[in-house]
Amino acid sequence: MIKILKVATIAAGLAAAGAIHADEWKYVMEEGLTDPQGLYATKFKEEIEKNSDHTIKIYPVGSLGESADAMEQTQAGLLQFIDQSPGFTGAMIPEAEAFLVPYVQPTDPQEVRAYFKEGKAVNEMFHEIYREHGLELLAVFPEGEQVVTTKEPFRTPEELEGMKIRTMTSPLLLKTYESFGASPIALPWGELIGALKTNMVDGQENPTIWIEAYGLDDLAPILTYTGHAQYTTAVMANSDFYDGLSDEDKQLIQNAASAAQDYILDLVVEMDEMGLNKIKETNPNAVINRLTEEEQAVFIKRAKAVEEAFIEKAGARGKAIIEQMKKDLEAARS
Ligand code: 6CS
Repeated sequence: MIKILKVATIAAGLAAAGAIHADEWKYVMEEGLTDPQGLYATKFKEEIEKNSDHTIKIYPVGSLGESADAMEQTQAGLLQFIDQSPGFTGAMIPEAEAFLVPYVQPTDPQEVRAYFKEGKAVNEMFHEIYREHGLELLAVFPEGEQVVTTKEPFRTPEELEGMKIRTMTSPLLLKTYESFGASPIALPWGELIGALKTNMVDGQENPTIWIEAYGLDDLAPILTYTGHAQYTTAVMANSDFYDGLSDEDKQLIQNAASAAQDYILDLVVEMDEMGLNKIKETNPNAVINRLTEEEQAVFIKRAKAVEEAFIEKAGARGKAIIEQMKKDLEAARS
C-alpha cells in the first residue's frame, strides 16, 4: 500500500512538472533540412524543445511520400505539423491559389519581407479558410523569386509556345503557363528530374536556392526572371490536435512559429542571392535573363486571365484576398 502511494506521489510530482505530458510531435515537409523549409522546421523544433518537454521529429522530403500523401496523413491526424506550399495545397483549397496569381507579389527583397511580415492578406485572411480543411495555419513565408528554367531561351509568349513547362499540381499554375503561351504539365516533385532528363518537359519554375540545390540548372540552363511570383510556402498543424492542446501549449506553438518566421524571413533574402551566385560560379552553361519592363508588360497583360480564373473559382473571398494583396504590394513598395 505504501509502495503504491509512493508511486502515485511521484507520478503527481512529474505531472506537475510537466514531464509526464512530454509528447513527440511529427512534422513533415517538402524539402531537406538545409533548404528553407528545413531551416524553418529546425528553428521551430529548437524553440519547442527549448521551452517545453515536447520533442519534434522532422520528416524531410520523400520520407513520407509526395506532398499530397503527407497532407492526407496530416489531415488524418497521423502527423501533427506539415509544411506544404500553395503550389500543391491549392489543388485542395482554391483560395490558397491566391499565392500563385501572377504579379501580385513584390520581387525586391525588402518589399518581400514587409509584404509577408506585415501584409494583411498573408497574415489575416487565410486562417479561417485553412481551418475549414482541418488545418491551423501557423506561418506563411517566401523562398525566393520564381525563376523559369528552360532548355531554350524565351522573352515573349510566342517564344514559349510549344515548350512543355512542369508546374506543381495546383490547377491555377496550368492556367498561368497556358496564358503565358506554354504547354504546362503538372507533376509532383518526385517526377520532375526524370521528366527533364527524358525531355518529357522542357522547363520548370522554382527559386534559385532550390534550382541550384537540386541541379535543375544543369538540366534546363536558361534562367528567366519573369518577375511574376515568389515561391510561397505555409506551415500548418492538424486543427483537432491543436484544439486539444492546453492554452500553454498553443502559446508555445504560436511563439515557436513566430520566432521561426522571423528567422527565415531574414535568411531567404540572402539565400535567393546565394542560389543565383552559386549557379553563376558552378554552371558555365547557365544563361541568366531578366525580362525588361516592356517584356514583362506583355506577361502582365496575359496574367489578367489567370486572376479572373482564380476569382471565378475562389469567389468573393478570393476576390477580397487579391484586392488586399494588391494593397499590401503597394504598401510594401512605399
Ligand atoms: O517544385 C517543387 O515541387 C518543389 N519546390 C520547392 C521550392 N520546394 C518543394 C517543392 O516540392
